[in-house]
Amino acid sequence: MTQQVAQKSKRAIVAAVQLATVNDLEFDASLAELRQLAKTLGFAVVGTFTQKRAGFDKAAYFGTGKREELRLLREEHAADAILIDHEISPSQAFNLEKEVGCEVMDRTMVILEIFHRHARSRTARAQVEIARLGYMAPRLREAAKQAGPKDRARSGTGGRSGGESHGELDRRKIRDRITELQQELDTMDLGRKTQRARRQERQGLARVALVGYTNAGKSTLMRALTGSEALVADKLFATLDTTVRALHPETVPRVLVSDTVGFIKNLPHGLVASFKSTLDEALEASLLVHVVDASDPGFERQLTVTEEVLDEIGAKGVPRLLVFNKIDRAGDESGQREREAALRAQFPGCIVMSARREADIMKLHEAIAAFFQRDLVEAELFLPWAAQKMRGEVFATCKVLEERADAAGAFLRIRGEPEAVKRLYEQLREGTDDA
Ligand SMILES: Nc1nc2c(ncn2[C@@H]2O[C@H](COP(=O)(O)OP(=O)(O)OP(=O)(O)O)[C@@H](O)[C@H]2O)c(=O)[nH]1
Ligand SMILES: [Mg+2]
Repeated sequence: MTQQVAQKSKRAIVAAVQLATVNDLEFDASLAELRQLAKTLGFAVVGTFTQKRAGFDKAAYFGTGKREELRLLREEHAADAILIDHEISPSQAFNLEKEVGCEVMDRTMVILEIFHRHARSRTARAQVEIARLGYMAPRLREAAKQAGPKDRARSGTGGRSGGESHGELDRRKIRDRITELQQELDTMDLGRKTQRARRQERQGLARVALVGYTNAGKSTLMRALTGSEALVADKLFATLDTTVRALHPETVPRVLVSDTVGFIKNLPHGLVASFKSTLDEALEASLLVHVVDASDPGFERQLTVTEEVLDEIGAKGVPRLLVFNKIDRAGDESGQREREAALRAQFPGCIVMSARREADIMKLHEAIAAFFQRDLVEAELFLPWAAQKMRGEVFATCKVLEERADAAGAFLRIRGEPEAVKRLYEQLREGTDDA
């Protein structure tokens, strides 16, 4: 799908320093991702600017000559913003803005901005705002320091503060606002008690969470697996809140699927913390379906990033099913076959698929169902005619493999979770005791 660019969309140049430790493939993939992030924010990307450097100094991200080159490039393209593919320090950003004469946003700022625009629920909005304010505070400090006593105003990255005292005022406002938001979140947390009760209802239920890098196809698979209307978009971070739906067609046991927020390289730290609650859903799952975009040349990096963040939020021990999606986009037919074979060899037990193919969706559906059925037990149940009212429950909680009837009642051969089968036996015993 082509991204719609509004008529007076802002023009941006993406720019980065390539350190000696970063190879070309990685570097290019990261820049391509920044371009995608820029588009998601509505920028038209008009240029790319790079420099190989051993490192950056405290004050300047690019070397001296390069900064002048960048200034000229910006003029040539009439760019409104320079987007830097690193998190840079407030003073680096400030100095660069002064030299190139336009707004400078770093990767963190770009991601925070996208999260800010896409957050829907009150919780998500409050959490994103806390992260943004945390990011802004040192930058305002820098702006105030740079402006000095002369009270020079600064344009650009959120810094509108004037002199020292003004800056202090802003900083106090930020602290107060963060406290306020935190209190708001705490109150909402009380509201979550009801949610928790609902969760308890779900406890013991089979839960699977779709996790993975942004744009890998999680929401598409969510829709296909559950017949729901999850938001699917060729944008980064289309999904910011967790949704939960039952696997469809329904299975025994019933499996609940949740869609989650996407991961990204250098996820701003404030966001890792604040989105932990969103990802908590993922931690409650007994199975994580890790979706990877197989058509992306940098998929291994995406895979590593996701695994790292999952470890970071404490999901290390949760079983994984690795799913390589979008195989239909991995070249021509023979290219796709080659990629598939290579993936299978490298990641035994993985699923290689396309969300566009019905048969592949069924394959994934089966694999998920099979995971939850591996602990199921088979049992024989005799339901006397007097206990027929239990039939509904038997069918709801177990899979009935066979049914025979005689004069006294019905024999059912069933398969279900040990707990469910035990419960049925108990009810049956109680029923007979009553009689
Ligand atoms: N060709 C192809 N495109 C796919 C496939 N799966 C998903 N897509 C497309 O990829 C884009 C992203 O899909 P989403 O399902 O929104 O991705 P996501 O992982 O939920 O992304 P975030 O919510 O941003 O983390 C959409 O344009 C989908 O139509 C696939 O198997 N093949
Ligand atoms: Mg999504």
